[in-house]
Parts: sequence; C-alpha cells; structure tokens
Amino acid sequence: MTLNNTTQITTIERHILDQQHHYPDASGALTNLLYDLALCGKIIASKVIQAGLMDVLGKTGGENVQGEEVQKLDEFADETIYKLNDHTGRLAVMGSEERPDIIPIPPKYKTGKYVLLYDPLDGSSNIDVNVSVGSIFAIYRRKTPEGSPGTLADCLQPGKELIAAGYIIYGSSTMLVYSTGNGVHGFTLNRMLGEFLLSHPDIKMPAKPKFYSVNQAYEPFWSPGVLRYVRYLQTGEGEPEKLGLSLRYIGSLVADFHRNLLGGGLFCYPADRKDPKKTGGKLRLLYEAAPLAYLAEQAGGYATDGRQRILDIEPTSLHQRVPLFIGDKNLCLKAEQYIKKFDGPGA
Ligand code: P6P
Repeated sequence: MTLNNTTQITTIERHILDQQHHYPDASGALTNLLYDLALCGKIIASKVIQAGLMDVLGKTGGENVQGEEVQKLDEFADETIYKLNDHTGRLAVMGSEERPDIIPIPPKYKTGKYVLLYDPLDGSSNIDVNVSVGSIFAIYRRKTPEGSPGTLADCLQPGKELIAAGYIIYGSSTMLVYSTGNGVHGFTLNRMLGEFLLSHPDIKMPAKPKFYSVNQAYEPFWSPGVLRYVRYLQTGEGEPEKLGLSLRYIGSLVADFHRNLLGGGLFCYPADRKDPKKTGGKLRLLYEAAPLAYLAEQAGGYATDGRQRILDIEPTSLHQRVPLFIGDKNLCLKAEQYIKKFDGPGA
C-alpha cells in the first residue's frame, strides 16, 4: 500500500519503538510517555479545529452543544495533558505554563522516573484569528530517588539533560515533531486513520537561512547590541554577500520555529525595556526555549540567550524567562558577537 508515494507507512508508535533500541536500559516507559503525548495532540487538535465554532457559541454567552461551559482552550489543553499523564506511573512530577507551581502526582498513583514540563497551548491568543498554535513538551529523568514524590529540583534541570523534547503544531495540518537525541522527526496527523504518520524523517535545518523572525515593534526598546544585530540581519553588513533574509513573524512561537526549522532561518525574542517583566526576555526557559533549543541543535542549529547556549543555562525558577535567539547556528553565534561587542561583557 502506498501513501504519499511512500512504500512504507511509519506510525509514530512504530518510530518511537524503533528509537528505543538506542536506550539499552529502556523499560518502555519513555516510549509509552511519548505515545501518551501523541494522544494528547490528537485530542487537543480535535478541539482546536472546533475553536471557531465554539467561539461563535461562546459569543452568545451560551453553552456548547453538549451543555458544557465553553472552556478556554489553553485550560483544556492543560487538563488534557495532565489527565493523560497523572496516573500512568511514568512520571515523578510535572510542570505546566498554566500552573504556578510544580504538579505532584496524586498520592494514589505510583510515581515514575521521568519529569514532564509542558506549555499546553502556546500562542492560544491567536486561535480566534485562525493562526497556528502549538503544544511544547520537555522530558527529563528525575534526579531525586525513585519512589518518592518528585520535587522542584527534578524540574530545574538544564536543557542539556533533556532526554526527549518536541511539539505538536495545530496548523493547516497537525504535526508532531520530536527528538530523543537521535535526530528530529516529523509526523503528520492522518485524520482518517487517526494516526501520526512519518512525513519528515531526520529534519536538518537548511544550510542557507531564508528568514528572520522578530517583533520589530520593540526596536526602540532593544539594547544597542540587539539593534546592531537586527540591522545586520537586514543588511548583511560586513558580510561578503547580502544575507537576503525575509522577515516572517507570526507571533506564535511554535509556528515561527517550525517554519525556520524547515525553511532555514532565525527566530529571536530579545530582552526589551518596554515591559519590566521582559527585561530578561518574554519566553520561558523550561517549557519553551530549552525544548526547542534541544530540537534546534538536533537539527544542526543552535540557541542562545545572547550570552550563552540555552541548553547550558541552569534554571533557578519554574517560570523563568530568557531572551531567545534560535535557529541557524551562524546567525545565533553572530548575535552573541554583536551583544558582547556593543552591550559589554555581561550587561
Ligand atoms: P509578542 C505567544 O503569546 C507567545 O508566547 C509566543 O508564542 C510568541 O512567540 C510571542 O508570545 C509573541 O510575543 O510580544 O511579539 O506578541
């Protein structure tokens, strides 16, 4: 049977299982955890598609056809990921962008050896204008002894300790992109079969970048180094040839990252002085920057906060923010050079 002219149908379950042999001590728990996240993606995708309809219902202040109160989709996504993972015995603890503190495993369930950190629905404010949004996940091994409740210390691990990371993008098609440290692999949801099928094996960022992504509205609030860097992205100043980049900014991190991963380019969200909360950047380290940095490096790219490699940053709090430059490795390293030169050693 052929599908999209391929002679082999590889489901995500099959692919994850094939990856398992890289981990001799694999008990299958990581494999099953990734299955569970794929199922979360299917469930969330089914709701995101209806969002417009629900919005119409929501506008009457009424209830949806099942008599349920219309839930905010990001809360729905958060509940879905939590409920599909709280009882499996695979996790020691969870952390979510939607919840202020770590999420313990209910005492009635066994704890496991993994830690799941997630952004259940990043960019959800874009849903009502039909812009792609995404769920992001990061998986670590616990550091505290098995059998005890997971702790904040289990969550505050640098990205270089990740054992798996990925995202589900809800766009023109629903895709799950993940890595367990052996390359980045993309799966597209076949709604008829209800299966994620391998569509983008071993993704590598194109050697020649085509795009840069930044919110130019914050230009007046950037540091001198960031200003000069973005000017470099626009003009290629000092380079033997123009960079020839196009600006593409969707305002949805997963969508911007996904386009640059496949098309080649750099996304940046620098620190800015416009909002006191963003003087250290807007995006979150643990469940946005670090998992995407892991994928970027697995695909031949890089990620920095402008001073250091994202994956080397030792987290100090669950929801800490970082400036983010992610994608094409040369362009990321150029950001570090400009910031060091024009903003000083450790501004
Ligand atoms: P701004 C969405 O709200 C988000 O968290 C990311 O998905 C996105 O990259 C960023 O914020 C956009 O922020 O300030 O440009 O609207």
